[in-house]
Amino acid sequence: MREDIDAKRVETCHVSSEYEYTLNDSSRDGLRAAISREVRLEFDRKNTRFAAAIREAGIPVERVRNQLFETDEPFFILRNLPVDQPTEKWATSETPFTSAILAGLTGNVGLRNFGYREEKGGAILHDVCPIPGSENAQSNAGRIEFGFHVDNPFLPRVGRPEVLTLVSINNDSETATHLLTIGEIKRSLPTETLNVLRQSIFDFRHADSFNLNKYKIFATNSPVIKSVDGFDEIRWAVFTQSTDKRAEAAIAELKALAQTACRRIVLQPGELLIFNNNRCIHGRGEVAGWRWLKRIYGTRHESMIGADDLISVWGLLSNPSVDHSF
Ligand SMILES: O=C(O)CCC(=O)C(=O)O
Repeated sequence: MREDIDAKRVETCHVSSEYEYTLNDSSRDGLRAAISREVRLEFDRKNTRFAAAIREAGIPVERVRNQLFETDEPFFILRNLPVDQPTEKWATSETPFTSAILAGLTGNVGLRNFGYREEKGGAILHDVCPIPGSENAQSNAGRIEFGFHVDNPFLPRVGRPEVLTLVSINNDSETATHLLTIGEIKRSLPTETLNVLRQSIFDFRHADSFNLNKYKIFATNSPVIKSVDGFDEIRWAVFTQSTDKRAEAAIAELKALAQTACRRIVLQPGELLIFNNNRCIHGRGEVAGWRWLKRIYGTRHESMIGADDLISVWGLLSNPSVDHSF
């Protein structure tokens, strides 16, 4: 493993301006006013004026899109966004401003938003916060540290979210989101380890956020890293496993790298993180206190998404025309 990983990044996130943009107060207030006009009667996730308002506020949507799809460091942070104020501590409520920002930004990036029938009751806009009774779950409903993963690695690539977007409404717990890019992985791991990770000898279990009637679903015989359309992509689960000894060692190496080299991004209220779920692994620290993020999935691969904007896990897994190898 590379020795010279920048120690500063381990403590806090000092991302360079290449990866971030802060709205000035006047643009933030203008964006708030524009959204307010649109949601006065009701919030409609498909309202195209949200995307226009994001552009008019000066948010550099082309830069975000380029960073996500044309680089190996595919993430971007936006700061000083006009998000909702929680009406009550320890409780979620309606979030028209935050939701409009998620829908508007992802619309500009060219993504279709979607959900899964079997996750979060089919919601498209997700509340990411601790849920009583799930404290020890390896899911975003838990409080214990949530291990590194890509979202929904047990599903074939065409049915995984291509992009994840998270906005903070409250982060009293000062919990960090952990992010490790494919670029960092390729720079840091030895070639022999990367070669093992490219072999089809890994299994990935489903995440606990899915309700699969108590079945445990594993994708099997897949590589962790694969080149797709000229870019290396990564498939990784909290529960990544293999029966091959070299693969077990590679899993341990990647886990150790993630702990030491990830960016730890403490999203403050009004801050947004968007990243390519096929080219990053992510997780988060322990949640000790109140924390509430809003999340949305997006993809450019729409073939598995129904008219209701949902993917059926069972329909996807049983579909013979899908490439199930990665
Ligand atoms: O809560 C966070 O910061 C990350 C959430 C997460 O890992 C997920 O939504 O998959």
